[in-house]
Amino acid sequence: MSGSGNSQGMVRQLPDGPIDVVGDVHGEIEALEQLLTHLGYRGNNHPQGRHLAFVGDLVDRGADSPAVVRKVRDLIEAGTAQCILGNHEMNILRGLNKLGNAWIYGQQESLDHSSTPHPQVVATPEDAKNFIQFFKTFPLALERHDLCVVHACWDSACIELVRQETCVREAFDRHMARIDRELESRPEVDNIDRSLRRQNFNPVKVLTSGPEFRANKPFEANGKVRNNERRRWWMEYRNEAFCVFGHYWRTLVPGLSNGRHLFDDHMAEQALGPGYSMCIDYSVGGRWKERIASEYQGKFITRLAALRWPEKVLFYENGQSYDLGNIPRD
Ligand SMILES: [Mn+2]
Repeated sequence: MSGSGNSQGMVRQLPDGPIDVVGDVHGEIEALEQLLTHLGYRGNNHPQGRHLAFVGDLVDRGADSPAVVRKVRDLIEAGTAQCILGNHEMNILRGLNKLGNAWIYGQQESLDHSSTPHPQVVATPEDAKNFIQFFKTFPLALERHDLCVVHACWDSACIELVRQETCVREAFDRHMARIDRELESRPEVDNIDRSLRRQNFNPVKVLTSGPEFRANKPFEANGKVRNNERRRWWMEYRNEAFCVFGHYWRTLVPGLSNGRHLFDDHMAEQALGPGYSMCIDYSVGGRWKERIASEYQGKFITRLAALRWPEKVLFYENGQSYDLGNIPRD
């Protein structure tokens, strides 16, 4: 622990005391309000002084991203919450147009490649400016002796590389420029390995969207042919601090494919691998699809989740909770 819990760095200190770590919200304001109510938050505080940590990906795809950003901003301003960057906030900070983020550019869009615009609240130009300024204040990771939080992957070397950074966009661009410079003199490196280097050798990229490797053979996901698979880094993670992260969907949504299911060797509500980590993204980012799918009949299978620490209880927005018990470590 470096003790650099400063308010500028990219790796900040979690407060002492009980914490509720909230998974990827993806604009689902109703689920967020329900979850906070079940966790006992009233307004922007918890009567027992609990603290919230959001794993990032607050926005995109869901019904009302602006409302989610405002709610989290209020919680942070009240001193109740912290939030880190997800890949979706990174896309917006980099000015990218990605499926699901037209709302920040004030535009409607269709998410299913149809002509029907997806019902989604779009940002006013002033909102967009304020939200981008707000995202710029997010760190990449949170830590304390017994707990750490990152969006996609806790990689100790990458954490050290970003610790002293103050501008995430600048750090991202500098690492990408270095990787591209190195590749200029390596014409023998093929396109797949080039893309893997850009993914795996940029620490900002690793922390926010996780390490990848070359698939045995190309596969199809979301209508695209992919050559790179996501690495199940949690199977090897054994740091002292229990790591809570999001990003990887634990619930499969009919009609939305993300390639191989990374958790088919785990029960739905179970700590991962040797017991040192937990992914809490139960795919609420796919709820828009459930709303329009014929299989959906007023019931969602996707969930917004929070992990209550140190109690080790997983809460869903529908009020269900699961005791993870004494998480076994091998
Ligand atoms: Mn993500």
